[in-house]
Amino acid sequence: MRTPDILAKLGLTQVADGGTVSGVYAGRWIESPAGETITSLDPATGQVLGRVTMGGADDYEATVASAQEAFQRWRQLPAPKRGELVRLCGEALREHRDALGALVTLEMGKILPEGVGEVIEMIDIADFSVGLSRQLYGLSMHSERPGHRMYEQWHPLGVMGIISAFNFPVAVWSWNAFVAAVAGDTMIWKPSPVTPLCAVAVQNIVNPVMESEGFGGVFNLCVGDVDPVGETMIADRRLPLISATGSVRMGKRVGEVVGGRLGRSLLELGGNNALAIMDDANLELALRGVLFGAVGTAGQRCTSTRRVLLHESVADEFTERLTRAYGTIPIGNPMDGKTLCGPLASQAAVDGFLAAIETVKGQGGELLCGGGRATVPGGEGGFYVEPTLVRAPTDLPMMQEETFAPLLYLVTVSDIEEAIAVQNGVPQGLSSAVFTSNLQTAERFLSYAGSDCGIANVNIGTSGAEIGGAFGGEKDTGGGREAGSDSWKAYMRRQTCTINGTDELPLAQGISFG
Ligand code: UN1
Repeated sequence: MRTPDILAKLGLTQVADGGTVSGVYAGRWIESPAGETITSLDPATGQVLGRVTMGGADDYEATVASAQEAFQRWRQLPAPKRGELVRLCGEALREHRDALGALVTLEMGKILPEGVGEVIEMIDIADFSVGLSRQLYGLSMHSERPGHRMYEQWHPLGVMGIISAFNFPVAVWSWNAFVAAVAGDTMIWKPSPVTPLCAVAVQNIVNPVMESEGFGGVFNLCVGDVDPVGETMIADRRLPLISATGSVRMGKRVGEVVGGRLGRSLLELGGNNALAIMDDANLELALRGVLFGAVGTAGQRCTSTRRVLLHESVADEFTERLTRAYGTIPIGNPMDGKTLCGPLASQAAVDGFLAAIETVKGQGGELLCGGGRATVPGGEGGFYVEPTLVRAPTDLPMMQEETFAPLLYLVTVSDIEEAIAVQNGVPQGLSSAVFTSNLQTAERFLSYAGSDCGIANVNIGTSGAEIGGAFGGEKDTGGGREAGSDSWKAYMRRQTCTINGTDELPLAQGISFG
C-alpha cells in the first residue's frame, strides 16, 4: 500500500494532501482546536508525514463535557450491550487492520508485522472485553447475622483519562478503552505528540460505530502538550482515574498529582528487563528469544530485553553466537519485508542512545558490536541506530537505567541465585525470563524469592505478552495492571451491600446497643 492510500483508508486524506487535521474529538471533531499544530515525522526518512492541531484549554473542557454527558447515558446501558458496541469496534478494526498497522509503522517506525501485530492486539482486547461484558462478577458472602445477606457489586467509575506513549501508539489505548467501556466508563485520551496521526486514525475507525448508536462521547481525544492538557487532566477531580503509560519520571508526576487529590492512577512505566540463560538452557531457543526481545521494535518496548544474564559455562559460546547474529540483522525501512530493525521513533531517541553509549564506555562497559548511527540507503534523514551489545560488569551504573533503544548488556553470573539477585537489583520491575531445562531452577525463579517483576517467563523472552494476562510491574514500573485477568476492577467502583430480610436489627460483632 502506498502512503496516500493508507492515509485515505483511515480518513486522513487531508493529511496526504499536505493539510492539517484536528487532534480533538469531543463527541464530534472540533474543527479548529486552539493549540499549536504539531508535525508528525516518518522516522524512516525524517520527512513530514502529516500535521495535527492540538487542543487548548477550552478544547480539553469540551472533551470533559462530552465524556460527562455520555457517561450519564452509557452507564445506563447494560454491560452486555456495551460489549456489543465494543464488538462492533473490533469488527471495524478488523476491516482497517492492515491500513492502521501500516500507519503505526509509518509514524512510529516499528516493522510492518509488528505494526499489524499491534492492531491484532487491539482486536484481541476487543474480543476479550466483549466476553468480559458478561462476566463483571462480584462475590457474595455469608453474613454473621441471621437472615442477612452480603454481596458486592461493581459500578461504572466515571470519566477516565488515558495517557499513552509513542511506542504502542494504538494498542495501549485499546487495553484501557475497551475494558473501561464495557465497565461503563467514558474517557479522554491524550496520546503521545510523537504519534498523533495514529490516535486520530483510531478515532476515525471506532467513532463512526459509536456515533451511529448515539454514543459518540464515550471515546474522546485531546492531542495536547503537558501544558495545558496533560497537567489539567491529571489535576482534574472530574476524572476519578488516570491510566498512564510512559517514563518513570512522567509516572511519578502523575502519581503525585493524582494521589494529591486522592484519585486513582494506573501506572505502566519503564522496565529494565533481564533474561537469564542457565547452563542447561536450549541455546537456540534462547538466542531467538534474545533477538526478538532486544532488537524487536528497535528496543523500544517497555518489555524489551535490556540485560542478558549468562551462566558462566555458556557465556562465551552464547556471546559469540549472539554477536554473529547481530552482524546479520537487516536494518532498514520498516515497511520493507526484509527489515528486522527499523529506526528509532525520533531524533531525541537517537541522541539519548548515543549519549548512553558514551556513558557506558566511560563506566567500563566493553562494546562488542554496534554503538553508532546506522546508514540505510534511502533513509538518510531517518533515525537509524545499530543494534548494540555491551559486555558489562554486574555493577555497571548505566545498567540501572532504561535506555529506550536496541542496547543490550551481557553479564556473566555463576548460578541462578546470582542471576535472580542481578535481575532484581534495579529500580524497575516489569518483565523477566529464565531459559532452563531444569524444573527446579525454573521454580526457583518463579518462587516468592525469585523474580520480583510483574511478568516472569520460563523459556520465553521478556516481551510479546498476550492480552489475556494482567500486564504491568512493580517498583518504579508503577504497580498498575492492564488488559487481561481481573484488571477490569481498576475501572469500576466496588460496593459492598448488606441486606436484612428479617424484623430484627442485630448488630455485627454481637454489640448490644440500648
Ligand atoms: C509496551 O511496550 O508499553 O508485551 C507494551 C509486549 C506487548 C506490549 C508492550 N504486548 O511486549
